[in-house]
Amino acid sequence: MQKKKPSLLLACALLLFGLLVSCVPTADAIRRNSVSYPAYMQGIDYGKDTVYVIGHKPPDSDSVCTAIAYANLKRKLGVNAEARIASPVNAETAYALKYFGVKEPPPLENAAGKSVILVDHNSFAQAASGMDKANILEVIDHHNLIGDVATAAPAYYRNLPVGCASTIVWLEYLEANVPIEKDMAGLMLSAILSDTDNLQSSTATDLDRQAVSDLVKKAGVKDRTAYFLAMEEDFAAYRNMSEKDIFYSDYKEFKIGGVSYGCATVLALTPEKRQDLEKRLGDWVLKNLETQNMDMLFLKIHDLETYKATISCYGDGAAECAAAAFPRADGNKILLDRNLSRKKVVRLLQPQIEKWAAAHRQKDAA
Ligand SMILES: [Mn+2]
Repeated sequence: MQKKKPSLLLACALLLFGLLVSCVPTADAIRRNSVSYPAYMQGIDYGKDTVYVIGHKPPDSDSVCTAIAYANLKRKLGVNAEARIASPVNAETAYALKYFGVKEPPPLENAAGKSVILVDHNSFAQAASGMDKANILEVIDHHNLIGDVATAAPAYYRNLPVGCASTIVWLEYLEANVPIEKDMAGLMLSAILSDTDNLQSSTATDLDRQAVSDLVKKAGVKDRTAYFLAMEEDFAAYRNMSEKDIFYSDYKEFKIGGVSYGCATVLALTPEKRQDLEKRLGDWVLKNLETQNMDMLFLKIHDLETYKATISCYGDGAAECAAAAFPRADGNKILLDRNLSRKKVVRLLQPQIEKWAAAHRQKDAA
């Protein structure tokens, strides 16, 4: 009798292991178990006019590539959708588009009165002009909910806490059972690698990793890291760009407690190049702070070699708020041993800025 126990234990362990493995979502499992994604669309009147799929301004690779891939999925499902951009694409996106042979979408000059689907953002501050007067049908996003986007009719609003909006669109291709062609796979892959720094970022989730492992095959990318670095090398060269252009190349604006602030993120390939950019861009910001119409400006620069970062703070109270939000401050600079996403940086800064604003309102009133 006693001899049987280990084998019974082994059988139980194997059963448990099998159950656990079957719980890990795979592309097949998603297809098998999913509610049919196109079913959600029945509740939306897409109309006969073109539906414009568009990301934030200025656009990053996620905003552009996700808009293209999602417009493509929508067309396959019978919606007259087209991708648009809010302003010209950056060098990284241009590299991805060229590599996979996809044309840059035309700009959407004014969204007022148009039917649109927003990807990669959910606030008017980051949207193309006229968006507050647009007919917003859907939002596909992976950011915190800022909440000023209003719609006239019930909308398909899908926000997942994943590393990239393309991961959601990848999921929807699977749910809708629409095959992912090479070029669309390449664009979604580029978007995820860009948003998650080749899956290094703390924002990358298992779903992003699964999307990447599926998309590299479909895109025919043999060496993922080599592709990522080639894409970033073009981007981080910042060719023919002024300090102002570089500062605003990946920049977002926020507002809390009456304080408007902007956060720029800049990428360098090596720590030396990071320090060089800190000096160049820092000098530019100091000289031009007054004319940028923001109460506070934050500049985060990280390098891909060490994955360290610094956040430089400009404007009244900026360094004070940042010092309260992060453990290591040095003058107007925050030192990060490991780069954080802008999302995390803003999440940590926001309550400190709110506190600072409340204290200053009290002072002004006194
Ligand atoms: Mn994104």
